This record gives sequence, structure tokens and C-alpha cells, in this order.
Amino acid sequence: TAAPPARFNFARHLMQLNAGRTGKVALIDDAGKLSYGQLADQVRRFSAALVALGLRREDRVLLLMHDSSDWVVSFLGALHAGVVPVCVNTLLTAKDYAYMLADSRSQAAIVSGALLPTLQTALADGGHEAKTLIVSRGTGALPAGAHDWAALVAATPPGDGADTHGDEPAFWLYSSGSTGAPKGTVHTQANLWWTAELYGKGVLALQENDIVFSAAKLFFAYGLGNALTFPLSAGASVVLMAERATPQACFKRFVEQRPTVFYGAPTGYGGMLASPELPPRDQVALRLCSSAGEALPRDIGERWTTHFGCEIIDGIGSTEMLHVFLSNRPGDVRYGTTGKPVPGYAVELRDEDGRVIDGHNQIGDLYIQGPSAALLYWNNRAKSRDTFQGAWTKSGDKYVRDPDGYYTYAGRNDDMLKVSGIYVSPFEVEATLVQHPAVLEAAVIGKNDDEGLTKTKAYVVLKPGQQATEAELQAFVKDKLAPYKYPRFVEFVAELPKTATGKIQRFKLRELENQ
Ligand code: 3SK
Repeated sequence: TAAPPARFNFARHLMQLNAGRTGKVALIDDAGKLSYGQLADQVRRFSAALVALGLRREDRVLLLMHDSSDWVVSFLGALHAGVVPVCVNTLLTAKDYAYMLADSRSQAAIVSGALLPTLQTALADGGHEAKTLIVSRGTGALPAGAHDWAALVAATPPGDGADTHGDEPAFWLYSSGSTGAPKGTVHTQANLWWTAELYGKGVLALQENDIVFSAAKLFFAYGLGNALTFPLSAGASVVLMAERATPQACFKRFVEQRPTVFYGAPTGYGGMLASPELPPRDQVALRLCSSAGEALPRDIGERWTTHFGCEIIDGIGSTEMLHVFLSNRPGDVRYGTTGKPVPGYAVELRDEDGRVIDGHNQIGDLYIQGPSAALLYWNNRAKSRDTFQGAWTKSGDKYVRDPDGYYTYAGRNDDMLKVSGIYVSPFEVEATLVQHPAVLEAAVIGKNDDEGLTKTKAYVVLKPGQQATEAELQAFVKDKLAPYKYPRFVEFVAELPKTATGKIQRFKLRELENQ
């Protein structure tokens, strides 16, 4: 595949691609529809509004929004102006946002009305440079000096945008590790183009007449490709929803909007299959489904295909590579495996000494080479060097390759857990549990449920004479961390297995749990 031109702006590129589709529906959200023509107009207005508000090329702006057409316009509008959106997870705490505002030195914040109170708590923390606040779909009165998103777009004439370089920092996503603060992962304008070419077209082969719907939200790298980069690069239509992707919320969209392509994570597929409200095949229009976030258990894939008659294309990507680099292919699905490298990416398995494993059936660390890798982690030279090793990017995952060339997931090489497709650091949960007055020690591991999906389990030692219940400790964690990080199971034990030097032996707990 030929590279995009050196001077390249992804927002402008999409507008040029879709110039002949002005009347076609691009986005369908909870409030209504936006055609490709309206989308281009709003992007150019929002881009000009950012400039008029004093934002300059390469300034960062925090984007904390629920999925909606305003999210898409804000993201593309910023890219169009050469302003850098820092897209953040809507499920986090004010403390997390205070960190991200300060770390990114965001000069402005764009926020959904429903998330404004949390952002305001973060802003009140100080230590940031955000001077401008833009509120999308607010309900009450705006804070003093804040701008209403829709009024701003309506009042600003469309701008021409910036003549950006394809390799210039275009947007950030935050990536979490087992220790330390989340890392601002800096991506370029051209990286979006590469993911659309290699996975969106190369593997999924999205078509203009597709209607796509993603359970993964736009702030995740997976959701960004699914519901923005790929469909808008194909002239397709996108269904967006602000609410959590419960089985009921997904079924409602399946039946009412009739998407042809759906993207989810294994836990979501498992939850839908278990629901008594699962719609029959003839009420939906699905032709293709995709899964990522965690390995898709074979049984879930097979049951979904039996029910709906459509395959789930399981793959793995990363925030660092922006999207999927290893994947099954439509018509060539081997459930239980993550398929083969996506053309345009190379993958290697390396042994403990860093030597490339040429043979089969030997577990190794997965490294990826490809054109959509992030530039760096912001303010984190050590971790950037460790992850972005020249042309190769370390994934942190272990894989094994079979003689036919299919790759199967074999765990992480750090302690991170992926729960419902989202990373959870066991250390962060442990550090929170021990803040509870009754808890002496805690160890958190991944426990496989009956479907083979990972759930967090905490082993807890209470202080002598103290009492606590499972529900109380779960609520304690939910209150202090992003709620999705709470341990799904808590077991009280008299002591934790430890080495002679006092280190907790999590592997012994894992063996115990998953035998
Ligand atoms: O979790 C994944 O497999 C994934 C897929 C696409 C983009 C980003 C991620 C983390």
C-alpha cells in the first residue's frame, strides 16, 4: 500500500473522500442524524471556532465526551485545525482527569454536559492550564465563561484548516500500565489513514452501504477505528450511543437501526448470548462482527455464528499500534485463535533472551512492526524506549503460533488484567483495598469464569479482630477508583502465599484459581 502524501490532514482527507456523498447519512446518534455534508460543515466550523478561541497548532485540548456526533465533529475539527485532541475515557474519576489535564497541559476542555460535574471537580484541583471550556449537550446553566458547543458551531463561519504534516502529532489516547500513571500515547494524522487502509479495508472490507455500530466507545483506540476512522473512510453510516453498551442497549440498536457490522468485546458477546432478550436472526441485519479487547473464547464465537449466521472476526490491537494488527479474516475464522498478521504489519515472537522464535508451539513475547505505531509516550522517556524499539513495538502479550501460522493468546508478560476488554492494574486495586481500615493485605489476580473470560478476584487478609464483607470492599474500591476496576470476587484468607523475602506469590493464587 502506498503511503499518504507528506502533507496530510486526516479530517480534510475524509471530507475530500466524501465530497460526493453530501446527502448521505454519516452519523446517527441519540439526538438525530447528520449527513456527510453537515458533518463536513460542522467540522470546518468547529475547527475555526477553536482557532477563534485562541487555540494554536499543536495545543492540546481535553476531549471528555460521550459518544455522539459532537464527539466526532470535535475530534475531526481539532485535527482539521492542527489542534491535538486528548481523548479520555468517560468512566474515570475527577482525580484521573486532573492528572490528564496537567500532564497534557491541555489549553481547553470539551465535555459532555453529563460529565461536566466530574470535570469541574478536576478543574478545581488546579495545576492545569485549561482556560477554555466547551460544553456539548448541557442541560442546566453553563459555568461562567463556558461555551455552548452547538451555539459555538452555529456562530462560527467554516474555516480552511491547517496544512498539517502526516507525521505530526495529531491526537492522544491514554494507555494504562501495571504501575505508574497512565501514559499519553501520541499518534499522528497518517496513523489514522494506515489503520483504515490495513484493517478497515484490508480485513473488514467495509462498504459504502454498511451501517456500523460499536459497543466499544470512541475514546478507546478500538472504538475510534470501528466507529469513526473505518466507516467514514468507506462512506458508510455509523450508529453512536451515549449509554453503556448493555445487551439491551445493543439489541435496541440491532433491531431499530439494523447495523450490518457490529464490533464488541468477548464479555459483551457472552452477555448478549446469555440474555433472554437476544433477538432472533430475522430481526437483525448483521453481516459481519468483530471482536477485540481480550481473546474470544471459541464457544462464544461458535454460538454467535450459530444464532446469527455471521462470523465474529477476532483480532488483537493496542493503543500503541492504534488498531488491530493480528486478526482472523472473514471466511477464514479459526475460533480460539487470534488469526494471522494483518497484511502491512509484521509480528515476531521472541524468547526470554530476545531471540526470534521461528518454530511453532513455543510461547513468546509478541512484537509488532507497522506504520500506525504511536510516536511516543508523553513525558515518559523510559517507558517510550522500552515499548517503541525502533521499528518494533513491544505488545506486552504472550502468544504461540501453530504450524498453520495462526496465533493463540497465551497471557500477558506484565501483571495487567484485561476485564471486559479494559486494562486493570492489580496493583492499583490492591493499593486501594489496603486503604480500607479492616484490611491488612490484599492480592488481586485474574480468575477465568465459566466462559473463559477474565474477572478480577481479590484475596484479602483482614486485620486481627476486624470484619468486612465482600460487598463492602467492592463498594470501597468503586468509590475510590473508576468503578469498572472493582474486584468481581473477594475471598477472605488467613494469609497470602509469600517468598522467603516477603513478596506475595501471585502465581500460586493464579494456579489455585485457574487449575
Ligand atoms: O484491545 C485490543 O485488542 C485493541 C484493539 C484495537 C485497538 C486497540 C486495542 C487496545
